[in-house]
Amino acid sequence: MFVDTAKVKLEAGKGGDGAVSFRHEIYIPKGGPDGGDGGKGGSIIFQADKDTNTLLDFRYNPILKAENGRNGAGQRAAGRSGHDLIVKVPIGTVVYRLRTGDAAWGTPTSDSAVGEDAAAGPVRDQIADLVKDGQQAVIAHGGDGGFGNAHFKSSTRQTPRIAEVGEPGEAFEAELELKLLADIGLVGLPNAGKSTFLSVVSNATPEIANYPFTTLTPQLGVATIDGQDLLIADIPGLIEGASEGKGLGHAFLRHVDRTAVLLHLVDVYNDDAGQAYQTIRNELAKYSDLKNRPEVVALTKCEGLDPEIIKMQMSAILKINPTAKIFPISARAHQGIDDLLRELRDEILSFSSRPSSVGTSYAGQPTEPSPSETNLSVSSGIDVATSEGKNRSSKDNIPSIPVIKLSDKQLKNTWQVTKQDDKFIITGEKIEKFARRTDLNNYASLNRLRDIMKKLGIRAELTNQGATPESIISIAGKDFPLIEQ
Ligand SMILES: Nc1nc2c(ncn2[C@@H]2O[C@H](COP(=O)(O)OP(=O)(O)OP(=O)(O)O)[C@@H](O)[C@H]2O)c(=O)[nH]1
Ligand SMILES: [Mg+2]
Repeated sequence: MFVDTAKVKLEAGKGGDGAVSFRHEIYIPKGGPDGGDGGKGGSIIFQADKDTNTLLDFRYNPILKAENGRNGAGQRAAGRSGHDLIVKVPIGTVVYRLRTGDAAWGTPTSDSAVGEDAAAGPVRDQIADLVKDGQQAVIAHGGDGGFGNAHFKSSTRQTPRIAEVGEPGEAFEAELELKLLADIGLVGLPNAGKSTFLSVVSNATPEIANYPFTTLTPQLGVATIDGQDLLIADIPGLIEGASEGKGLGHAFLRHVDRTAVLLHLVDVYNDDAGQAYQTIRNELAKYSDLKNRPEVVALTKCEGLDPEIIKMQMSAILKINPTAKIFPISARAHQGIDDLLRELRDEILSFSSRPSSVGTSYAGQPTEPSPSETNLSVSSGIDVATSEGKNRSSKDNIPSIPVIKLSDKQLKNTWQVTKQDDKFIITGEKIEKFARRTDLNNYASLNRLRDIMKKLGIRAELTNQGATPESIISIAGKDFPLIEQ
């Protein structure tokens, strides 16, 4: 079964806790601290795999967990790191992190939910697009292990009883979407001859039959013309109202969303080829910006047909779109196929150097690695990026306003205090990381966190905002009083 969308819950491994331990050796009466560090939690890594072609597995197995790191032990023994979980996904899988604002699941991202639209459901942030066989992306990071007490020895602190707890691994819900990567997308009414065309020009063996909706799942095939490979995606036929869910709906259009050019097949035996053409154009217009995608039209099943009929059908299409490029073909009799493939190849190449193509969703992935080295979308993708660069440089004459940016390190140190009911919520990369690693049940650890708050200036701000010693402070979901009661 072909499944091209899935929702999964991800839970990367927790880091192991650091140990509190002291050396006990026979001739060393007062051994120093020797608690080892906890191991790192395993991460969840997705890997594009050419032999995987559906997201079906995720429907059966919607929770992915990586192994936790082990705790540290005495004699400076570090805990073993948790194994990463490598998950194979089809090439063309796009991963979105869902931001539901639901604190019950996962750690919400610390940045504010820009553009959140309650009516439209959770906001999706694209976090990976796996377009090349073997390409990997860390989707959920494992937590760091906590330091053992051996780390906390100093001249003033000879017997530290502090160890950090391991950080939790990232946990969140993700949506996966398979968007096939191809140079050419086949569109047309059911029975137009799309799969037959694919079977004739490529090595693919799609199902073909004389009834509508033969093709139920997208298919890929590679055609070769003059030594160049063209990757073609065949999708189920569209009908009027597909965008409202009629027929098989227009959900499959996502598989031609990343193609450089559409091949629109129109059956010459239609009563009115113009109307058939218009129906599909209307449906394409309702799906993102596919109506602006370069298009070539093939009038199919033309073998042995009266040239007058072919001409009549071509002019019916030209009436709808006077600039349409129409090729009469017959897949069955192998007529007009090579000329059509050459035109498609030229379209792909010119698409790649067309500045106006920047900003289409296809061009939205310009710097991603290509699906295959020989595939023409290689040049499409990379050249699009270049043309965008050219556009930018033409604007270089405009005097630019200097923007002062914080360094990465400064950004990590920044924090914010917000009052929510009776609690003071503190956010900030560095302070949250420390808090996650603090064992609230360990008095010495908690006081270390309070020290760090003081050093970063948070304590002063809390007092400014009216915090009292009993006030509850909340950092990274951990609550404790400002001063030990
Ligand atoms: N005479 C003739 N028949 C053709 C030609 N190409 C396709 N057909 C026939 O048209 C019918 C439909 O072909 P398919 O390739 O399955 O059509 P499709 O567009 O993939 O249809 P769906 O998958 O249902 O959307 C089949 O009976 C094919 O044999 C052709 O060049 N000449
Ligand atoms: Mg078909």
